[in-house]
Amino acid sequence: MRALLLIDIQNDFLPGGALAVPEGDAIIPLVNSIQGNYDLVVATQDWHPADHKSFASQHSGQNLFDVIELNGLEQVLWPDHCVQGTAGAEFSAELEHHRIEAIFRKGTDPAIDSYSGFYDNGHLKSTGMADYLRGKGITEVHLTGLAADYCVYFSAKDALKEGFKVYYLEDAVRAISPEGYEKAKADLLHHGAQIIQSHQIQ
Ligand code: VGL
Ligand code: ZN
Repeated sequence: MRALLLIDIQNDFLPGGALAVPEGDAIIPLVNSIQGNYDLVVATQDWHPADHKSFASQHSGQNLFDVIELNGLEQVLWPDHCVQGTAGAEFSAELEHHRIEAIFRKGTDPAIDSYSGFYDNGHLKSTGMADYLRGKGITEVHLTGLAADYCVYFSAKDALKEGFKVYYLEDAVRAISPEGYEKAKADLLHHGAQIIQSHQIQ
């Protein structure tokens, strides 16, 4: 059984959003067109409190995209984004959502960021997604969404660690930075993920 994961396809990561991923909107028609090929469709949602420590606004004297140390972990300081209950945190209105069986929210603890849909960045707490997928008989996960070099990448890494067969759908992701994207793909390939195009899915 295989699942399609829709990672953070939220307004703040789309053009015009607070942390817009270049061409992020280009993936949506593709993501919609492939959902019917899967046994299960699951989404993740970045869902931060307004005082989240990943926001540059919470650190006086720091600039956007500075990298600091936060409780022993490297932390990029992002613009305020995906604040719980705001329009920016909503899924894109263009995204087909009637097939989504479960939504895993992440980044809710103000003290720690959570790029992966499975665990926070310190691997301290699980969202329950791995057990949920296993409970549904899923052995293979296909990843789509935003951003290819952050939340899709870290979700794919954790999916590999959890023992799933992992497919990263190259045409159904977009990255924040081209360098980060190349590094992410090389690392995933090295750890056993497959990188494919969505038309290769039957
Ligand atoms: C993401 C940065 C901060 C993502 C989320 O969804 O890739 N990136 N929060
Ligand atoms: Zn975030």
